[in-house]
Amino acid sequence: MLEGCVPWPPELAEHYRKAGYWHGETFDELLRRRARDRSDHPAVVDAANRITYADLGAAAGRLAAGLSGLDLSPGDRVVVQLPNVATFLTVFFALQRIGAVAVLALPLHRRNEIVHLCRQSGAVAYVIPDEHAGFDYRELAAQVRDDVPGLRHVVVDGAPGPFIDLTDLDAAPGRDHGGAAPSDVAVMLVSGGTTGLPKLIPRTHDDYLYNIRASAELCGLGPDDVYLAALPVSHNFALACPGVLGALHAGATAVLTNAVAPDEVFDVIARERVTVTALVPPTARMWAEATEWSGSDLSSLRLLQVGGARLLPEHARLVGRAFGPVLQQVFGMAEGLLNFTEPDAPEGVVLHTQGRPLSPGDEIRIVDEDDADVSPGELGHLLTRGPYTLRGYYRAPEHNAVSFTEDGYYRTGDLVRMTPTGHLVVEGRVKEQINRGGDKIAAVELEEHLLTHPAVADAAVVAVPDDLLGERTCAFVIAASGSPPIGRSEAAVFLRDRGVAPYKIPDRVEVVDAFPVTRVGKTDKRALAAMVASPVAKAR
Ligand code: J2J
Repeated sequence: MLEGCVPWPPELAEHYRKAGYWHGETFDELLRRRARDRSDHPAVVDAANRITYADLGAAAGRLAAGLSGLDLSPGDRVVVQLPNVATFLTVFFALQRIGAVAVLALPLHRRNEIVHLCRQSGAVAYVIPDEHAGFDYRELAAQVRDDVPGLRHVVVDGAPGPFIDLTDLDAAPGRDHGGAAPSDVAVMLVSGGTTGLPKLIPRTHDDYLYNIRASAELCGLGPDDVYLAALPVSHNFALACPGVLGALHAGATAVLTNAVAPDEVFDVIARERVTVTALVPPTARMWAEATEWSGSDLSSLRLLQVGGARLLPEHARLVGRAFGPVLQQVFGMAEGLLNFTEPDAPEGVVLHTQGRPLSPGDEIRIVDEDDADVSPGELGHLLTRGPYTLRGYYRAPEHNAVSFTEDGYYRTGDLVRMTPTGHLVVEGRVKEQINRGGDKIAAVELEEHLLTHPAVADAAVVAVPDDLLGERTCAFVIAASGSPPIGRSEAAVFLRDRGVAPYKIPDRVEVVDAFPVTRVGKTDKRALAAMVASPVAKAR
């Protein structure tokens, strides 16, 4: 495994192989296999393209050859920041052919996140669109390149500006790229984060392909399915649970869209006869409401996955009334562990739980503050390890020491209880993170940014309940002496100028004289949240 990663202990790795979780295949081998046995079947569809498996395999091979011409080698990290376009998959599989590692940034990441991801991963190249959703990624890339001298190449899908045109990297495949071993890292995902800056999650071919295969099997994905990625494909959920990669694994069709308005997405579902898709709770609710006025034929949809944040039972019911019995709750994490309600689960399970661990190899512990197991059915901290859950973040030994137990369990930071049927109910979390409708914001990261403002003496960021998004972000600040208090719009401009992703900008800024403290003298974030939660609750 790449230096800087924490491997599974050898005896456990051996067990995962023997038990049949790890098949010893790489992503490149998977695509080559599918390009042969599903050659003429549509693999990827986006707003402008319809690509067969044979063509996807050939395009990935040519791009791999072009990228090798840039001196990209096995193990090199490449930050990929592409929206939901077919090129995402061509780039992904080209990197897999070389044996390079795709570091997947979200389309909404900005300078602050991208510089960090490039530095932390030691990236040699960065792949972007020219423009997307009104944002010019070439301007971002120019800033990133100034800050990250190790970044040798910027490759652009579209008008390249001063950078390399992706279409110019179309070369004749010929030389052997070296490739990867199944135990090598294939992908790095970005963690939601609980501390200063997001952490990188290394996923190997073995573990990620198992994640994908097991998810696809549980969802009954077959060659006739059509999977729609309406969430960003750079996020674990729409990528691999089962996601677009699960669709390709099953020999099915992956449809990628950037549309957000329900009527636009509904048109895609009707046109492509989409059978499976994944959403976060606010979007699921919006779609359910939109079915009341939309005339689109959505009858092809047989599985609607909802996850990323807690889905309230009343919203689960709303989804059921709008789409029929197609709902599946998913409680997942880019770090690994996935929980699904089974497609044939009783209604009570689908409405009230966030699902059951995917694999018999998933080890779950629900523990108290002292890491002692709680009684069955009691609420506690969720710890987990297993054949597709990381053993450590990339190049983060200090963080790993607190995020994992000595015997390798990942501390999810989630508070859960288990029902007698083995399903988990997510009741809350202990990690200092705001879950804004599925977008994760680390409180500490935002506080550190705010503290750099000259008018801010101290900052504390908390989640406040929100009817639509579940939670929104509220930043409490104490003004520096002699400075006028900072308002929300000023904070927003300041953070944007620092290159912070737009979804991390606080929804609310409250100026206070002092923070309430707990008995041990720490800022009492619960008391702060209560200060703003009550007027919001009253207003509803
Ligand atoms: C409550 N909280 C949830 C749920 C995730 C599938 C689905 C989601 C993610 C994801 C993912 C939740 N109810 N149903 O990667 O493959 C919160 C938990 C969890 C954190 C992980 C997937 N589903 N969560 O959301 O890495 O707090 O992955 O630990 O972005 O989201 O966030 P992330």
